[in-house]
Amino acid sequence: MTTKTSPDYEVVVIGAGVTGIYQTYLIDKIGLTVLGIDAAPDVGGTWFWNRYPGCRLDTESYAYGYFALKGIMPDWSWSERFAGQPEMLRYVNEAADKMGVRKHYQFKTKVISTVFNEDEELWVVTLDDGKSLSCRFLISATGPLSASNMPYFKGLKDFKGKAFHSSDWPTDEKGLAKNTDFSGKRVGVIGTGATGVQIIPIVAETAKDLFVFQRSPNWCTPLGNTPLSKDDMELIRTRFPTILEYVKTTPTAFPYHRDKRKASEVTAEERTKIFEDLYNESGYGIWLSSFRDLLLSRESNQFLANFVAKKIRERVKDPIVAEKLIPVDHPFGAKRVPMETNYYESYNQDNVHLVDIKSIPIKEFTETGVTIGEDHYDLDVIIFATGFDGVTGSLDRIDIRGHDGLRLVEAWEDGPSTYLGLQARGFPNFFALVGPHNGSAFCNVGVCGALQAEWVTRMIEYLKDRDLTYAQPLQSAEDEWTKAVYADFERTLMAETNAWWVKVTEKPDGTIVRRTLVYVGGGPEYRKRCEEVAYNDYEGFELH
Ligand code: N01
Repeated sequence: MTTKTSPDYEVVVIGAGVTGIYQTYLIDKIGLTVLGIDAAPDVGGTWFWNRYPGCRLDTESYAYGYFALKGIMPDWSWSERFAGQPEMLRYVNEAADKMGVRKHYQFKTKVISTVFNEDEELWVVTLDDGKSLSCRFLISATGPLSASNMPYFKGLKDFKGKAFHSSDWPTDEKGLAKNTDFSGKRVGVIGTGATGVQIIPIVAETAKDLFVFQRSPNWCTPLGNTPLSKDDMELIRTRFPTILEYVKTTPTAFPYHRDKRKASEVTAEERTKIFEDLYNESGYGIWLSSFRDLLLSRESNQFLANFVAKKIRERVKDPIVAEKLIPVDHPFGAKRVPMETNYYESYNQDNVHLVDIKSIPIKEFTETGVTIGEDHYDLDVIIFATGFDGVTGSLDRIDIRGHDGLRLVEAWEDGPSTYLGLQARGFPNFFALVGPHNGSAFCNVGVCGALQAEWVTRMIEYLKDRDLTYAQPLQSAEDEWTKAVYADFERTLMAETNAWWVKVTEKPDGTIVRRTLVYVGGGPEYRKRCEEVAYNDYEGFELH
């Protein structure tokens, strides 16, 4: 029987995004006290912050989100195959209404620190309003892409025009992206990842001049977005149960399984036909349903890379520009493939200029623009689509201290060490949803995050039913899991690429340590392992 002090809340959930609000809802449903905390004034997470024009899902709308929650969103209708940000935010808001979770949230609040109290076996959470509160279980749902990467540039503070990160786009009183008409303006975009690739064609439509400052090109393929009619939606609705069961069987919870063959097992003509069909289909099929050895065999990868490079050369009229847009530093799909709409065609417009900042980097910003080498570019607006400090970035920004004052940021200095990507030894009762080394960050988060929240809820219920106040991984279980995660990743072509899911650290002696932040074993394998652990009374965890 526990004699521990009762905490203020049984559970604190950090984050009011797609996964966080569902976690809060589930904890409330099992009858435990729960407080949700979010820096934003309302729910939405990534869909709240990222309001840049062109922002939209790259997952089929109907394969994302709460469709598994029978009774919560059965009457929701999507208007497009890949929903745009305003629709996504409406969707998360309606989900929050249906779940009735807002009353559990404290918004406009940041968590500054969380410290584990060893005697009472609870977490003391300190907020930016100066208040502290305690909870038995702490769950982070801070999102894999929520800590913006805003690089330091000399002179940027002197720039007299407008400059902002894509996740901090100026909005109007309705919360919609403002300044989307760039008529007469000279605009610079820095960054050509998925965000830049969505922004660039839209800005190109109106800007007087658009300068794309590119450090490295990405392999981009067509999104193929289409409206969904009422009839389409009715049909989709009848299929929701089947769609859900299907996406749960695929590695990434996107509605795609890989071709069971290796690329070398078919003729060159067949390969081209397969690639052509996938390129013309909408969505991630080309990345996620082409040959099974795409990310394991250099030869297989090169077949697809050559195909996509040819497409870029066909679509971009100026051959010099086309070559600059073809990646040479990473295999196809070793970074997340940006899904584009008229991206390559933008470079055929006279007002769009591609500037290579790899060979000649940015020297400095000035009051009127940016200097690159000897050239100065006059600009009115600068958009930083420079990405995020992926997966662990949002946790690193909270001072999380476990046993003996151990800081999480230090424990994970050379890369995360976890059990099931959910807990780390030394940080009892702390669960990271869609965090490092679990089957959710490299996944359709709308589905995988929800499944993970359900698993964590069951574990907390198990602990409560047995009056247990403490759960942390055994060192052996954590070591085994972490070793396997790193080894699986090393076997893929992704291991050689600095995507946002790779942590790169330079040691004092100059050694570079590169560690994956994601688990690449696939959702079904991940959940199988989690269910085995649960069935075996949370095997691998130290509980009391
Ligand atoms: O970020 P990124 P993102 N100087 O890291 C460049 C998801 N997402 O926001 O490659 C100059 O991919 C950097 O250059 P380099 C999706 O999972 C989804 O675009 O490092 N340039 C790169 O070009 C995606 O993968 C959707 O050489 C600098 C860019 O900035 C993830 O978010 C839409 C720089 C960053 O690209 C991240 O995408 C959007 C510097 N100092 C995003 N620092 C959907 O469709 C960075 N860069 C749902």
